[in-house]
Amino acid sequence: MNWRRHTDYRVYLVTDRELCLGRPLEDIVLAAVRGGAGAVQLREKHASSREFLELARALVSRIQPLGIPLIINDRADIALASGAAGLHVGQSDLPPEDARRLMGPDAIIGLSVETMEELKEAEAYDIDYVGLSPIFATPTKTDTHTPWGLEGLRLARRTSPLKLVAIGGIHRQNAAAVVEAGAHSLAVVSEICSAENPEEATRKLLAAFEGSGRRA
Ligand code: TZP
Ligand code: MG
Repeated sequence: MNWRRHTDYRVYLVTDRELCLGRPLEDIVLAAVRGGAGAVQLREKHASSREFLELARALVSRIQPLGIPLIINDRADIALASGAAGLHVGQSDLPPEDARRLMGPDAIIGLSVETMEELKEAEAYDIDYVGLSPIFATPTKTDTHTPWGLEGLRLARRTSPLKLVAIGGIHRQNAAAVVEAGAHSLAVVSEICSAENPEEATRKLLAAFEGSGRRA
């Protein structure tokens, strides 16, 4: 599977077990995949390395055979040991060049960018997408920079050749506006993880791409 070429980023689930309302993470991930999520990022801020690896392995075995890549947040060691398709790094994590060197030429590498300078710098790297973080302020992650807003997203789309993954405060109500403003991808945590029906929530997000003048 050539993940770098074939991944559908339109709806990109980023996980948070604490927001799954007591339900097993695996159930939420599989529901999202049934609903049309094309990429999943495992983001674990409190797990031990061993627990993180076990979770990653379990998800790799469930979703990658279905053609959906698992992308590990921050930890190249967990990504490599689990056989995950990719790694997502932030500005204070492993530099993208090192992430690429460790993960190899075929892995998906994503990078979070919070400013126009970081977005410009990202053009120099061999990465698959940038995560514009955050689009809107969100209770899910509060240690964030000034939100890009729809205006910032429009500017990013006009000036950058990179694939733009929008993250932060995206819900079914604003999803179409985020796509119209130029996002290639809607990345969400709570809209899917905390949804009463995660499969339906995913479908609703995917619908934001229908009828949009933009194509992801
Ligand atoms: N990075 C920037 S905002 C964010 C992350 C991981 C959290 C997004 O969560 P939600 O619930 O989709 O607003
Ligand atoms: Mg990070």
